[in-house]
Amino acid sequence: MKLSTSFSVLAAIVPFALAQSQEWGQCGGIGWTGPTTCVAGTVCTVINAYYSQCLPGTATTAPSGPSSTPSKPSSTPSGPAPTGSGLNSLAKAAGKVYFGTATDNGELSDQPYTAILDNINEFGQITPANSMKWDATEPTRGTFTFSGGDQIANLAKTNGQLLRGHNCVWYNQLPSWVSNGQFTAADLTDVIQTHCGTLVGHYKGQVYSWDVINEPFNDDGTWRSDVFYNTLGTQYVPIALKAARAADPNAKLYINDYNIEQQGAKATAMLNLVKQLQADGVPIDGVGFQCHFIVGEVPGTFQQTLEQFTALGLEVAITELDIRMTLPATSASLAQQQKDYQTVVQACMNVKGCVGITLWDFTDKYSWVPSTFSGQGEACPWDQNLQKKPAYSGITAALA
Ligand code: 9MR
Repeated sequence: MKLSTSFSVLAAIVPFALAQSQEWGQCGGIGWTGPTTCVAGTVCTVINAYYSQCLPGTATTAPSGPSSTPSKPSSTPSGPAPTGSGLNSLAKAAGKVYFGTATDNGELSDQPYTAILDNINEFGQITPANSMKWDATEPTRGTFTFSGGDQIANLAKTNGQLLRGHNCVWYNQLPSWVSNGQFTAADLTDVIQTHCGTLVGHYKGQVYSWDVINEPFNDDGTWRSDVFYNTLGTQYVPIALKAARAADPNAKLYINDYNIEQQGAKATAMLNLVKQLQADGVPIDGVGFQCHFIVGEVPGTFQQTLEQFTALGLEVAITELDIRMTLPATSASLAQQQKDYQTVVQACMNVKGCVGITLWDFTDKYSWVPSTFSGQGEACPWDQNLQKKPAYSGITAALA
């Protein structure tokens, strides 16, 4: 009798315990059929209509950031929930928020390409590679052009994919009215607030996370010399982050950079920047690790670095993954690339706060690499002919 009582009590408790999502896990949203409550110490927070997440904190003391102010997004993206064995389906089944890819407007008329891009089983998130950048969105002061960005945002909505916004403030792809503006500090503050506020505000409710600041550091960890730093010092960072937060309180705000994946001066500089922002009460939710790697040279300290950032209460993401090689590819270099993709994805898998992985386009057909690094290429998991390479199996091995 006692035994059966204990058993029925246990039986009543266990399903409840199993029905709770873990920290950073999904707990609601369109198409979600899993648990809708969160483990103790976390709170189920609406990120957008089709994604709610268990974030650290309690119902009354939520962490800083969009998580503390859930609200209904202004748009309600919809689409099929992934059910297959593609990259996004595997990533979600493993508790990640998404597996995604960058894309670009010129590629969207390529139907064999879009057949893969639009497949929610492969990609649950997309990033515009160029069309939300400053030169595309505010080519002259105060005149905003969102047609390219809107095309990608609408595609995400149609496909039921999350959208990463890229980016608000970056030294590159700036119109000359910004880079040569000869601004006073007050004037440039206004320029940044207007740009970030208008850009982020235009996509309010549609973006999971924004790269508000892109590539602020040199490789030695010093601040990059550009119009922003040279005019405002480090203050341009909080100015942009605060403007972005005000424009879309539910978007996660990221700083994104490369060569911060390994231990070293640049990762330390990023860590110190985040700590300072947190100490100053500036909104910051995540750090993006671009992960533009070279075959055979994936840094061995990547997971450790990710953990240093999640230890600060941030989420992290792999935002621009590709792994290039010297051409022509050989079976040996493709096999090493397979291992390298597996290693990188496994590092994210091993870190709870690593929410997702984005390829910097999925096919060699549209990779940025060959035009930038002469003699190098084959950096993506799909080849020029949109066929999967061994690298694809490296990714699935880590996600499975
Ligand atoms: O993929 C982008 C490529 O089409 C552009 O020509 C290039 C110009 O700077 O930017 C590429 O994307 C970059 C991203 O915005 C930031 N991190 C590095 C990426 C590769 O250069």
